[in-house]
Amino acid sequence: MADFEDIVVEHAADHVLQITLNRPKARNALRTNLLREIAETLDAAASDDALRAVVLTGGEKVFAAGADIGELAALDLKGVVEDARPGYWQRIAEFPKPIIAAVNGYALGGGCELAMHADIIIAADDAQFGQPEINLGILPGAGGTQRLIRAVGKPLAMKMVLAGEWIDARTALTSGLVAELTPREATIERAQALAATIAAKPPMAVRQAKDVLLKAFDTGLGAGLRLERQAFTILAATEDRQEGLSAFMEKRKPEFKGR
Ligand code: DAK
Repeated sequence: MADFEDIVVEHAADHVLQITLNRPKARNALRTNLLREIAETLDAAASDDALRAVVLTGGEKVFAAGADIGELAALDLKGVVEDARPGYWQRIAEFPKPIIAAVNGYALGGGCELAMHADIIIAADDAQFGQPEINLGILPGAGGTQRLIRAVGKPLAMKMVLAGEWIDARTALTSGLVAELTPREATIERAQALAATIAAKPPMAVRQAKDVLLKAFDTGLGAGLRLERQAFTILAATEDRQEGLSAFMEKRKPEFKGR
């Protein structure tokens, strides 16, 4: 596995890759190099058939305190326009396999936005989420205005983005930002177990399902239903569909091969 400066990459379970943000002294602030390392790791994972799900975590203390404020401060208008980071964010957003985020501690600004790039967020029961960019004279820049409002709805998203107020883990759960809460010491383990569960499912069906579910944010109901139908038809040609149906009828465990 390649060596990285700002992340640790390891295998967490069968077919599961784990990416751990590793700038603890800067509260895992997302400097450009860190984003580049995540994007490159995901690009490689996307084309590796042996990898079927990713756990993304900041470790046991903090998920991420947002963009690196020192880097932001050094950018003038030209720097903002030519910034490489939107390209890295885009690559993270386009990763086609499931990402499970394990959030301990703070997920603020770009940290909250990174968690929202995951498909499922598991959070510690004392985690905190926020979009405090307004305090810096900016606004969320990695999709936060769009993904947060879709996740938690208008009133809470407005409060978080306009007032910069953080929400606690319970609010994140009840508002729909987070799928599940665990005690802090169990968060990563639970995300790994969930990733392993998903990694044991037929990968083509998982991929189609993720793709179509996310399209719900971009399309109306009619177009979305057509995409679902299309995905359903594509899967009809897979060996894994045959295997899944046969295994059920034969009362045995299916063996999915990703074909
Ligand atoms: N950037 C750089 N350094 C940070 C940092 C950050 N976001 N957050 C913390 N640090 C550094 C601190 O400066 C400190 O460094 P030293 O003084 O030790 O050298 C060290 O981490 C420890 O910080 P604290 O002493 O403050 O630690 P505490 O545990 O007391 O507090 C905290 C932790 C996370 C509550 C606090 O550090 C904090 O409030 N941090 C800032 C949170 C924040 O405002 N986040 C939003 C950043 S703006 C874009 C995409 C995305 C974005 C923008 C554009 N494009 C693609 C265009 C996103 C913007 C943001 O996220």
